[in-house]
Amino acid sequence: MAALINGKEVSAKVRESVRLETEEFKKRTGVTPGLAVILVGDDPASKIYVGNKKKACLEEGFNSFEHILPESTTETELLELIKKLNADPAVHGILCQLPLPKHINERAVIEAISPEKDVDAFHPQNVGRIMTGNYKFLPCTPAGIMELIHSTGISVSGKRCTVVGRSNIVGKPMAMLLLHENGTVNICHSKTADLKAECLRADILVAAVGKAKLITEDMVKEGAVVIDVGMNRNEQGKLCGDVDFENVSKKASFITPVPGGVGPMTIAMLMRNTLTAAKTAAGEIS
Ligand code: L34
Repeated sequence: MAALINGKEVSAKVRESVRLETEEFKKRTGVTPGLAVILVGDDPASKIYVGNKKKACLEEGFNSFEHILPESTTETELLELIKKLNADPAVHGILCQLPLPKHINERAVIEAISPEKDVDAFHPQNVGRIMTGNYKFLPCTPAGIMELIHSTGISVSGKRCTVVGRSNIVGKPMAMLLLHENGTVNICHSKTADLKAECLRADILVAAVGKAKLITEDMVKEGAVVIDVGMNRNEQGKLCGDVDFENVSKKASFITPVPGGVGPMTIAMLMRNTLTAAKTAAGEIS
């Protein structure tokens, strides 16, 4: 039976260290870290995530600037707002919650955010820095997953790591972070010929597709570490991941639950990145 990787517990530790560092930083500099979060439209899941981010900001002692815009917002209007936030010295981090409505070009929005305030690390300049290993921010979800893996005491070095999903937000950067820690990394996707065989080889398996119960027991190696990034709703509207938790947990050595696994870590790492952005703006980090 697998041990549970408790994302709530691990994230609480990260959040507490950010809170204490923030207290010191404010005393030293008189600056309060500020995070601007933009939400366009009224996707119910996005509303929950953005609400959790605001709550986290307040608990850390940050300023939270929320911009809730209607679905009808034009790309030009959104880019104007980002321009204003880029120029606002009270704002150290800017995050535009994805997905955006179809009429807005996601890439244009991501590229409009100043790389220094890009606490998601989605801007091509920050993505490039991650590729070369010379980065200030790591994308929140993959960085949070690395913390969860570290919490197991298992070293990534030399392990076979399979990442299922190749999104710019999770799959691709996740593979890079595992590679940085000397994992032997394999990225799978919808065109992978034999997903089961690829997964069965994995010592560390990360599922980030968005398909409930995609990963079943027969696809998991005995003793593997299983990380579930999925955020799906089942027929009853209940939150569930990409992994068949009940059966896979009989085989894995460690497994993350949904909720209470990766989600809270995404938020904790966002808090850490925002503090880093504020410290950088204050000249404490070059
Ligand atoms: N720009 N867009 C941008 N940055 C991000 O880092 C995100 N992401 C993803 C979606 N769009 C984004 C998030 O914030 C996913 N995500 C996210 C954040 C928090 C939670 C889940 C996903 C979260 O709080 N999850 C809780 C359960 C929440 C619920 O009840 O629905 C959990 O325990 O997993």
